[in-house]
Amino acid sequence: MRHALIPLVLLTAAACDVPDALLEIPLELESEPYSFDVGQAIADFEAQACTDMTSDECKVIIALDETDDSAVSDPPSIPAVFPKTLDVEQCAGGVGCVTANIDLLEWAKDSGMLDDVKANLTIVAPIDVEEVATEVGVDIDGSNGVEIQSITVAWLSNGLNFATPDIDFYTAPGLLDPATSNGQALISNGTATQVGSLPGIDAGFEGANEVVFAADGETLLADALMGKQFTAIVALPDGLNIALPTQGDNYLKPSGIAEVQAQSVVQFEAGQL
Ligand SMILES: [Ca+2]
Repeated sequence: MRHALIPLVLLTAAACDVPDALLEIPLELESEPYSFDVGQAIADFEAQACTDMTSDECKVIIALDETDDSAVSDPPSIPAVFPKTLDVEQCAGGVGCVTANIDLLEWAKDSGMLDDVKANLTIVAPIDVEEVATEVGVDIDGSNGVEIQSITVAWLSNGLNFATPDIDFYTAPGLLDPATSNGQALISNGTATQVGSLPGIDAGFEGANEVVFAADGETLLADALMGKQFTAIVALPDGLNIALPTQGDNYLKPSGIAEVQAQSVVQFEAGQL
């Protein structure tokens, strides 16, 4: 069998002038680095719960604080290692107190402690494609399209003592201010669109966590890139949270600081500015 190479000629509709040749121009995009401080998020939760030392939440924290050394810190603080269940006195409506055996995983969910960890793990990361394109001289407005070569969240450092479940990856139009934007609200009110998810990682994982695209995710991200300015939002899925890490028969208090950065390598088919 004989093979013939057939040159493919793309004809443009423009007749008034000869368009410059389009080049494949790679761009390396990255967000600012963002830090999580889960220990601080839980310290804030403990301080908030114990603004009223007699609240049910603070009573559990105090009872937990006694489990390591029979002493209660000021303010009360959950020890680094604590049992899975605990007897705690609970008083309902002033009609007397009973001692109840508390399942501490359920308590961590119901008290809002894990929700505070989840909020801490949400990032809002504006990415200015136009700024990078201008530096490199890429004419996005005259571009034929963009090919996404990689999109990752890089864990630059990771001192977290827990694994994460899969984390959702969204984009929202424009450059949103991380300091004033609530990522979870942008997701629930539909401003952000899911393009994929990051596979769950083990405690201490460092390196590139590659986005796995949803069905139309690659197209949606390409649209966001062609829009020249967008914001990546990374958050645990609705209704899903981290699991408390364990050590033997005990739980570990979630803790640690991590630093992440959204990174992407893309290739525009475009002319030079
Ligand atoms: Ca203690």
